[in-house]
Amino acid sequence: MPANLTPDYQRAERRYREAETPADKLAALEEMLRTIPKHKGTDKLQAELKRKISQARENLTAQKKAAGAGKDPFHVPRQGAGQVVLIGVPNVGKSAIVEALTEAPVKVADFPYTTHAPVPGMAYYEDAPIQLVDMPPMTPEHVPGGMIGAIRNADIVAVVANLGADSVLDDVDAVLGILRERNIQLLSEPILPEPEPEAPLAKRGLLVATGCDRDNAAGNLEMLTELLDNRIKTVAVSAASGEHLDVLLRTLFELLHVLRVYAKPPGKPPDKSAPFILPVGSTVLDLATHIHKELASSFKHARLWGDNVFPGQHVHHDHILHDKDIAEIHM
Ligand SMILES: Nc1nc2c(ncn2[C@@H]2O[C@H](COP(=O)(O)OP(=O)(O)O)[C@@H](O)[C@H]2O)c(=O)[nH]1
Ligand SMILES: [Mg+2]
Repeated sequence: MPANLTPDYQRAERRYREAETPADKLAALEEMLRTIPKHKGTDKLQAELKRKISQARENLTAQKKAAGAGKDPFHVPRQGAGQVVLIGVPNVGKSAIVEALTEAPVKVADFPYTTHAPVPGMAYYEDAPIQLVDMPPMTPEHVPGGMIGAIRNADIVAVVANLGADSVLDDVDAVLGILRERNIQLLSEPILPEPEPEAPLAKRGLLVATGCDRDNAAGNLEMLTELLDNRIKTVAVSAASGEHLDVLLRTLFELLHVLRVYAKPPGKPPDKSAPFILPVGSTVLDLATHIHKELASSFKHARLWGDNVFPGQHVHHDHILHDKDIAEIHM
């Protein structure tokens, strides 16, 4: 270390060593650069300080960004095969569905507005994990801030309606109206057409008509189906009796448009504990890439077992996978 460093510089350096936050570190480094004697003998040290300062600035920005992201309670990181948000007016049975199908700590109550922030939970269609997100209620008078962003981010929007309520038609109309005003249109087709620049955002969605165990449910369901005119797929369920919840899960899985593949190490049985989830249309090479970059780069061929191949059939990298295929990749 150059001998002619001033006491001011040494103080700043001590401050740097003791700094605990990125902001303090940055301030101390800037102080060091200010107080360092500027001559040839400190050129290297000056360059080093400048490099550290720019690194410290980056750290500070990253920290601020992370803190900002953490503040949005409506941001739910996607998990599993896809994310499904359950929306609707108050008291229709959104939380009851999430409670029936997941381990999430949701609140189900006979009075409205018990859910204030999204609560995610994992449901399973067979062995495929599907993330359900219980949402606070929305009404034409009040759409919680952040909710529209969460809807845009989700893979599937499930509009929940209570078949036992006299207001069920108006309730569904209100929710679809709120979405339309925000330029969001629900479609139940798994493959969406390429959107026009001005066209509304097409979101995969379905109507979950719950409370099918309640009085008047059958008549209300008929009216609802007529109102929707087959534009949005409707599944009638009951969270209370559990009726048709299996149909709901299967429908969600189909709408997600994904497939399950099991990997089999050569000479060993397939790992059935957790499937790899890939978009429909994925190839054997997509699977290899998904498992490990190296597996993809040294891919030779694969053997497949499943409904669409001979047992152990040799396939090339561009072979399209099907749901529940077992793949053995050779490199
Ligand atoms: N009979 C019946 N009651 C239900 C059903 N789903 C929810 N409930 C009841 O309806 C009320 C509101 O349910 P909740 O899930 O809290 O509604 P949310 O405000 O939409 O989340 C609760 O008292 C539930 O027990 C159902 O399928 N059948
Ligand atoms: Mg609720």
